Formats: sequence, C-alpha cells, structure tokens
Amino acid sequence: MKFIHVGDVHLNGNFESSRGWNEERKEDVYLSLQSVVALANREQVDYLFFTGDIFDAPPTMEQLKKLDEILMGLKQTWVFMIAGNHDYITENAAYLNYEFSSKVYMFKEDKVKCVHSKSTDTYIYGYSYHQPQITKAVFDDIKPYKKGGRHILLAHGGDATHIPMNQEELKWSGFDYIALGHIHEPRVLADDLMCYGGSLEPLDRTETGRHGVFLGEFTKEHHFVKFVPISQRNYIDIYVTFEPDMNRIAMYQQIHEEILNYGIDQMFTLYLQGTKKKFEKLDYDILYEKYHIVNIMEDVIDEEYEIVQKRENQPNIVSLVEDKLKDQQDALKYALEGLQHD
Ligand SMILES: [Mn+2]
Repeated sequence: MKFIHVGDVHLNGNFESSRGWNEERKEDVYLSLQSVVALANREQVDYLFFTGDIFDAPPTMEQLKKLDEILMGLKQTWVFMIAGNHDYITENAAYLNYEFSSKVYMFKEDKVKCVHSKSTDTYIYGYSYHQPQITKAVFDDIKPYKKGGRHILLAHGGDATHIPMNQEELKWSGFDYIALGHIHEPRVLADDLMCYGGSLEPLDRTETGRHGVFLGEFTKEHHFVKFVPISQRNYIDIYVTFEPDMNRIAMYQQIHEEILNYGIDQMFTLYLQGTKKKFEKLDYDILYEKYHIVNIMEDVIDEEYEIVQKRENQPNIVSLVEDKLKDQQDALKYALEGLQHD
C-alpha cells in the first residue's frame, strides 16, 4: 500500500502581498498541487491524504470545483480529506454540499469517523473542524478499533486551542501512521509513523527550508515514509561578504552568483556583510526588481573615511595647479602632463 500525505495547502490564501507577488504565489500553490497529482500517478499511490487547511478559508463551491478538476487528474488514487481550523465546516458549507467527481472522501462529521478501504484492507480515521478553535483533546485515548489491517489517522492541530494532543501517547496508540496537519514546517515526530506534512508551498518568509509531501509505502516486508520536496519556491537566507577592494559592479556580481547557486526563482533574504568603500553604494531597488528578494539586511562596514576622501580630492589638484600656473603656459602644460601620467 502506498500513500501521499499532504499537509497544509492553504489554497487561495494571500501570500507575499506586500511584495506584490500574491497572484503569482497563489498560482504556485496550484502548480504544487498539480505536482502532487503527477507524483501520485508516477508512484501509483493508493491514497492521497489531506490533513486539513486545504483552503485558507472555508471554500466556495467554485473553489471546490477547481480542486475537484485537479484531482480528476489522479489515475488510480483515492483522496481522503479533513477540514482544519482555517477551512472548518460551517453550517451549509460548500464542503457539505459539493459532490466531487474525482474519487474524494471528505470526513464531514463533527466526530472521529473510520472508513475501511477494502482493496488494501486499510482503515482511515478522520475528523474535521466545525469551528476555528477546539480546546477539547479529541484524539485522547483514540485507538484502532480492531486488530488486523492497517490503520491510519488523519488529524489537524496539536496546540492548546487547536485540539491539544499528547504526542507520546499518540505515538504508542497502535496506528500504523498518523498524518498530522497544522504546523507549517514538515516535521517527523516518529520515523515512518507520525509526521506533520508542513505547508505544501512556504506561505510566509518565516517558513524557510524544504516543503513538499510525505510518501509512504507499507508492505509485509517494510514500512517506510520519506519526504519528497515539491514546492515551486523556497525561502532562503543568503550571506554575501564584500571585500574592501570590490567596486559596485563586483558587489552586484557577488550577489548574483550567490543567488544563482540556489536558483533564480527562489525567494531570498539577503544578508550583506564585510567591508566596502564608502562611496560604493548599492541600489537596493535594482536588486528587488531583479530577484525575488523579500528583505535585505545590511551589516557592512565602510572603509576608513580618510582614504576615501583623498581619492575624492584628486581631481582638485588639477584645478589647483591650473590656478597657480595660469600665467606660465609652458609650465602649466608640463605640470598637467605630469599629473595625467600619475
Ligand atoms: Mn491549521
């Protein structure tokens, strides 16, 4: 039996609107979802688990239709999904009324429910939010309800106001896999057994690191779950160190090379450090324009002011000499030639 565990997708959320990238990032989330479908087909997985916050807010019928159309691309995979604290099920919610054309099972009830999938003898347990906050420990004392078969729990939350969970107890509860949602960093709490899927696409600049899905394969012989990167872009911190002998062009070049190392489409926080000449100033607007930069942090020391001043004064020597020798044309000629050769 093979499955893919997808964490918080947050479709239609507004990300990086301050940089004006929200439409682009919204599209990236949909592209990543397409990549998940492609991975499911390539790996021929039996199940796709969505562990809540599939949408950034309770979805409309049109938004569910768009999701449905993407999931129609699945060749053999069944989808199981729960709603989280962002896309919780309201009264008359589209989640309750929409009929999926793709092979989707949505956990709609306000209690833990179990569904049996005969083809692989797998029992899937799920629970959907019906309000944005839940302080009740819904999964305390939960256990697979029978022996035999495989048992998989889909759960969203884990903090005080979003279903508190005792991770240690959950780990030993007897499930074969516990697919968690809510925390946006992909996190393995127990190898091959319990993971937070993380956000499919990083949703704000604090979500650095890799983003993707967990791919699981459970057979009689082995049991493994591994992380597969999917996201279109990641947030990356890069450090660029300037040397005092670099001119502005060399500094831009250094930044460009660092960015190319990670890929030009990534989203960067640029940390500039080292020493530069005081008069070599970078135009940050050029950098923001050219790359996906979210922030520039500068901690660069300007080289000794004195040295800089000497150079800046150099052209004035010519005018000084011109002034002194203005009545002695021959002397002025030789003096200027001398200065030019310098
Ligand atoms: Mn959540």
